[in-house]
Amino acid sequence: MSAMLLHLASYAPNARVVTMFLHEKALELPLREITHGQNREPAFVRMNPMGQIPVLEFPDGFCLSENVAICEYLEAQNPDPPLIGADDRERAETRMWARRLDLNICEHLANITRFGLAEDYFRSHILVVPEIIPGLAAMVEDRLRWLDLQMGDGRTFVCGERFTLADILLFCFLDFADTRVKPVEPGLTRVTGWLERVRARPSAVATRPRYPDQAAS
Ligand SMILES: N[C@@H](CCC(=O)N[C@@H](CS)C(=O)NCC(=O)O)C(=O)O
Repeated sequence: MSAMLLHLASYAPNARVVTMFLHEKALELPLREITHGQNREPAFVRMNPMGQIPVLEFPDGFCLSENVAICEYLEAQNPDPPLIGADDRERAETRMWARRLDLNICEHLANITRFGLAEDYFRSHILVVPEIIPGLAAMVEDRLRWLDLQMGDGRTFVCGERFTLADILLFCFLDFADTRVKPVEPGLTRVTGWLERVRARPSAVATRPRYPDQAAS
């Protein structure tokens, strides 16, 4: 583990998924903070052709990106405590939820940020489509309402009583959106209750983002 290097910007939601996952497993990795835009330079793009963080670099130069893929690898190497699952059924359930949440909520929130809050930066790197922001925002609100109904069976976490990668994934994006973009509708009491529960976890506290535009305190 210790010979690997995790490239990240620690305030970024995708990177936080991995650092929170590591914290939950009581694992540590050497970290390399990437400065704004450095991830779009040729040296970084050689590691990840998407030009995005996080990237896990192995001692032989192999580079793994995509936060879920990195967490899958970490879990396979360090099964305890299980954050994806202890058996095939648990693992499949976690992946089912992680995919639902990623496709329906997290990626929409990421694109709202890319095409809105951070449009000036992203415009010079990728296609930005600001006109779809209202549609994406409406879809996130709709899916959050659906999630709130799903949690109406009194479950503590997304997969019931198990705290999993699905919670970490959703939390890192929803915490970002709730504090930086638009607060989650207060009427969605199961989702907001879940948000507060996860926010209180030591892994969430330890990885709380300090954004570059935030004054030091
Ligand atoms: N699907 C990727 C998304 C990675 C991503 O969008 N990372 C953002 C930080 S949250 C990033 O690198 N933004 C800067 C850029 O794209 O230039 C993952 O799962 O890791």
